[in-house]
Amino acid sequence: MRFTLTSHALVGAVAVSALTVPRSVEKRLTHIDLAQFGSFPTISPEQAHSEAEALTAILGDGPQFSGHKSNTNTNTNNKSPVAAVDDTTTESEAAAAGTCDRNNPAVRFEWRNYSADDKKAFVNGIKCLMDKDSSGSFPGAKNRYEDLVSVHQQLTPTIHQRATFLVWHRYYVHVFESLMREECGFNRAFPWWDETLDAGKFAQSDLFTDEHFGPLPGKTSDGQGTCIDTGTFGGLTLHVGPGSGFTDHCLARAVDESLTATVSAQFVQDCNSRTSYDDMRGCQELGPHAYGHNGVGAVMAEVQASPGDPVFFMHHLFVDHSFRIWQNGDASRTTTINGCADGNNPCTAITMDTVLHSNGLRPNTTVGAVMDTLGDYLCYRYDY
Ligand SMILES: *[C@@H]1O[C@H](CO)[C@@H](O)[C@H](O)[C@H]1NC(C)=O
Ligand SMILES: *[C@@H]1O[C@H](CO)[C@@H](O)[C@H](O)[C@H]1NC(C)=O
Ligand SMILES: [Cu+2]
Repeated sequence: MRFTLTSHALVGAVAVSALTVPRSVEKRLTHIDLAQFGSFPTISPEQAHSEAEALTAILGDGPQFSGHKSNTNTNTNNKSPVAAVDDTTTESEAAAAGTCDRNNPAVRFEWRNYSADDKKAFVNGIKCLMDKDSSGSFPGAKNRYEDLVSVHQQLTPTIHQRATFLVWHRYYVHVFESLMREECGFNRAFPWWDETLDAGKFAQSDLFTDEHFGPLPGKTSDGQGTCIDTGTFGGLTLHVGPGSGFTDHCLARAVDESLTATVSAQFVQDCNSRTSYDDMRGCQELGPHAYGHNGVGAVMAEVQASPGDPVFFMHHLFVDHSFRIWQNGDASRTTTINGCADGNNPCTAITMDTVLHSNGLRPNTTVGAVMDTLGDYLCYRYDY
């Protein structure tokens, strides 16, 4: 008994000294083993193509609204000067009245159409969330941005590889947008990223520069990821993930341009040629969505905590754009949905009343509320 107590005390003393007296100055970790991140499951572009229904011809990809925009809004803060149109309403302004003016919704501008000033403000808005305290309600989160990451990690089993995927991630991007606007004062239009224009050359996009999301290095010769140590997010420590764990790790990337090359307009269109929501969803999820994640690599390639890389939201804005383009193909696609809402056998069918939630980070909503991006809950369109 006495011996046991003594040895416990000794173990305690050793543990404390290890924590308080660093053995030597820690060498900064610059590379990271990719095995811990895993990858998103995929289908091949050929599979998506050969099984696609021959409907691409009738699926337009033009703007999802018609009519003239009123040019009365003079809030220049929200204007993206690169863009030709005068779309100056923020999403919260547009939806504030409880009804969306379909002729004057907020516009999400493709990154190339987004001004240099807006790009900087957007990145700084994300940094602002990272510099704010966590609410303390989300496992593992050490700052406000990580509250979001933790929500995704915790809900992973219910929001992936089932019908909830596209609608939940649309809601999740909206939750992110609400935090940016309400807690970091971001008051401009939102961007999105047309990945198909950067397929095979993601690393050359100006998204991946020190000014914006930081560089996109390739795998090292021994197959490792690289910690991002320059730019706005340089030297970032992530506390949520990898996987379902909570292990401090760096923001790492490891681009594979052979994977990003498959994120083509053809692949997106092949998926969007499916007429059933859930078929389209499965194709997008395991197709362009998965290749974008795996292509950027490391943190982004890990299903549960991938929002730890802030470029996650640019990627999911792209995924949401593809979903909206599919919806433009038929009016019924904003009012009907099919597929499984859970993993039960037999599963519970998803309906317009299925609840979407964020573990309390933001109020719950329903599938029906997010189906139309020009409805009462959401009020935005994409610039093209
Ligand atoms: C945005 O860019 C795309 C392609 O680069 C172009 O087709 C589109 O018209 C632009 N939209 C606006 C609003 O400038
Ligand atoms: C939000 O939805 C979750 C899951 O359905 C539920 O447990 C929770 O009680 C809901 N919260 C509110 C405030 O309705
Ligand atoms: Cu996800």
